[in-house]
Amino acid sequence: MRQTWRWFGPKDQVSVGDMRQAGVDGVVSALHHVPTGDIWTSAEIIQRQAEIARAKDGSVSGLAWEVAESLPVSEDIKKQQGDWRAHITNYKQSLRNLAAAGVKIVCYNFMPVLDWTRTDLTYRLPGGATCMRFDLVDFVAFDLNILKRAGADEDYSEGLQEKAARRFDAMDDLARQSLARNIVYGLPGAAESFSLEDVRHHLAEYAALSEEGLRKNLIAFLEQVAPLAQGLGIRLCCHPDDPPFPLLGLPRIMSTEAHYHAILSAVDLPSNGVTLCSGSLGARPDNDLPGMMQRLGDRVHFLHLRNVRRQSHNIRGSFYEAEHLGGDIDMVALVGAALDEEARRRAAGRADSSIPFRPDHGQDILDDLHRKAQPGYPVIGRLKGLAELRGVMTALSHPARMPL
Ligand code: DNO
Repeated sequence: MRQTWRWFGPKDQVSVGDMRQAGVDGVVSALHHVPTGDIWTSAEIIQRQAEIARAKDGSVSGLAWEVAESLPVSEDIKKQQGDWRAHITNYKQSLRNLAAAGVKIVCYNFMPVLDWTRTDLTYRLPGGATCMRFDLVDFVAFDLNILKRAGADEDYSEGLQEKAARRFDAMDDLARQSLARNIVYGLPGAAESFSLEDVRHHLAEYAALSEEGLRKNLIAFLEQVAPLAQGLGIRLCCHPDDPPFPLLGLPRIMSTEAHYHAILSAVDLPSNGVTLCSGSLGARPDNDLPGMMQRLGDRVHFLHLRNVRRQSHNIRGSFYEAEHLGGDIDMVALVGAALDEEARRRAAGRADSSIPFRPDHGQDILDDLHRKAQPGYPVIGRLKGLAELRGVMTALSHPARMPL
């Protein structure tokens, strides 16, 4: 398994030298400054490659940009409105430019309006670490009382609405503002950051789009880009919805194994693949991550390894981001399934037999607590996660290992 690290570019608190010290094999990055829908030009791509290739002291880093995460898909493409055709043309050009530069794994998502969503970015755990959390009651309080979305009450049971009303009443103004900020102002990697007005506007635009309609639009997008990617040797990989259930009445179509099967079979090319994000998918109790790795493994081009502790038995419920080997996902079994997939690929002579993964997110620990990195991306917490995952990989691939 290829060890990679997400790097937000020169503005990242983590330097290229730090990544080298972390001992990773490669880098995951994106041109976050390019507006969604525009072309990633060759010049910009080459510049990012150059930034990764050398440490601050000018020495060769030995690292390369291996995964683009994300090449964002515009809201127009998701809705098939406005400039969507031009955006697809631009997307294709970006793929050609990435391929020409040798960046051959491209992650994207198809979540309408909001990328990943949390209600609390600094949830304190008993030991003193902090992590990110999604609290359903807080989220409902936001939806009903802050966003005041029309028809929101139809989405929640009376019991949940009452809890949310009590929660909202107990919050002071500061708490209400920070809840809204956490939800809508955009987390790292999200293409846009929104005001409440923007969110209302976007929601209205999606009002007529059903789950089926959104799926049709994803398939139409893939019918355009996946054959091109196939020819270019690019592996596209769709990141799941995070959290993996509908929010704010918006359709979500990449939340379960069945969702993935539908999309993979609709455009049945190896270039149409999966980013298996264990933390996103694992927030639902009915997603069996090691099983999904076995069954979708053939098309898994990128892995995000992260764990969650679910705080409810419902499909739609609260959770927090646990330590990489803690939480409700059987990480050892998942890594085992990924190693088995790699062995199958090696036996079949596939060139992509080493699957890139990154330690996804991390809890804030030690000095992280003062460094105020991008939410979810503290350096020490991620290093700890990487070290633990490395231990699992090393142990499971050791020749002396007894069969599990
Ligand atoms: C969060 C990330 C997401 C992810 C995009 C991929 O940490 O996993 O922002 O990068 O959804 O398109």
